[in-house]
Amino acid sequence: MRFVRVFVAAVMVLFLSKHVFAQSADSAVPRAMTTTEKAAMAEKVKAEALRSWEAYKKYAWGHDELHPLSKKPFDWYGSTLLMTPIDALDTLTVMGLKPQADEARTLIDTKLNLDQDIYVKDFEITIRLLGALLSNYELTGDKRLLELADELGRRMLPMFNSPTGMPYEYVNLHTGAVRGTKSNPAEIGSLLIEYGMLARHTGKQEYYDKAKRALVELYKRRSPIGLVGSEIDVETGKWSDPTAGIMGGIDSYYEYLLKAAILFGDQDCAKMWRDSETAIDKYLADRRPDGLWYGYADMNTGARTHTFYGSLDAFFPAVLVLGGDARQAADLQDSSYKMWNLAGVEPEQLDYAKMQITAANYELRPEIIESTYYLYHSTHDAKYLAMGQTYFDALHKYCRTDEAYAALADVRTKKQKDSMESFFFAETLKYLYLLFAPESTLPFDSVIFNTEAHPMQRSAGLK
Ligand code: DMJ
Repeated sequence: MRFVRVFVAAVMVLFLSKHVFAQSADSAVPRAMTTTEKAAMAEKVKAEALRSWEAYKKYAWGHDELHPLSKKPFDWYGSTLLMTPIDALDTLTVMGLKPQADEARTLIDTKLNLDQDIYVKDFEITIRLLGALLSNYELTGDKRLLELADELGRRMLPMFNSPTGMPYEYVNLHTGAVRGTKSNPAEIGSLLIEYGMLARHTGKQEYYDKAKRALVELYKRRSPIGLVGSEIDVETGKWSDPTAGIMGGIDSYYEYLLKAAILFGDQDCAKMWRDSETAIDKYLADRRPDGLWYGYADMNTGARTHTFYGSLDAFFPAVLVLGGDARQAADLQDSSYKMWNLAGVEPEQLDYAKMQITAANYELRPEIIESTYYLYHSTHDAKYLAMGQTYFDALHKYCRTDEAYAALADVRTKKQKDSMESFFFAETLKYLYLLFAPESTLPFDSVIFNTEAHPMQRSAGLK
């Protein structure tokens, strides 16, 4: 009898410990954070931003980026376009780091040289530099920032001079020469927020029209089942890679259809988004016993080609929230969170059917945090704050260096690599901060963030 009692007790202990363990490992603990705890978290994020900014200043001031392990400056094109100061400026402002924001703005106002004989990638320069110049103009009223944005826009415009109107991948800022006929939906279709805002602030409609035409020309080339592929020739308009998905290279094309519809009240964009959303849901969403994922498919047949999902795909819950589908967003976010917890930091790519990491690097990417911020805003569910705490703790534990932060070469070994991209300041730290900061810091419904997290004021604009 005694043996039976001991046996039953042992089974119960085992059951309970397994149950408790499963809860804490599989899901964020949904304990409400107090206002004081939230404020303390926001302060912690701000302190880390300040520390990394000081490291940038110490070792790379005036250059595009800091390489955080070698402590050397790095310029993307051999000469500087002030990538980090420009991308970081609105984050410094939002965090209330005024002296740092002022010195960054003075540097930009006086030192940014756009008249350089270099071929730049339209997409990156548009989302990081043009987006940031416009957003900071709105935040500060500094007219020099708008002048620079207009100059940059003018130098970039030749990129649209292809037979289809879809932009070449690179444009020379000095000569206006273009190169790179093979491009992808993200690079072609993620320009309208920035050029639309530039049109709004300068009154030059041409900016809006060219970026919109590129988006429409791309959409027109969708397959009969409504999907786009991964690579297209901007001169012939022919697809050279029919792989569809929401992954990097396609991602922000979808994001901009929805956001341009909201920001500019553009009904064409609204329709293109609705059509695309239907196709995405039908062919890319993958509802499995372990949860909701989004994989790759052939754009023509809709047949599943890969069960890949990764750190870039984790932007999609944010888009779903903005599109009004918070339920689906929450399900996908749970999967992203599983991906994060597999190795304690998310990998660049995962085969979700096997739960195997297929690309093990982590580039300090923001998307999973961005989606957490959107979901917290729309639900106020404490589990999203707990998720944010998990990301912060992991970043602090594995990516923090003696003076800044570094990407990881391998999330399994946590080996660091010598990279701290400017989006770490523009997006990762900003979204993490906004998740914990009071809503009044940057009222969510008053802005649309571009894909580099630069907030654009919502108000009646051009159509
Ligand atoms: C950023 O430059 C942007 O968020 C872009 O849309 C995707 N890649 C990086 C961040 O991961």
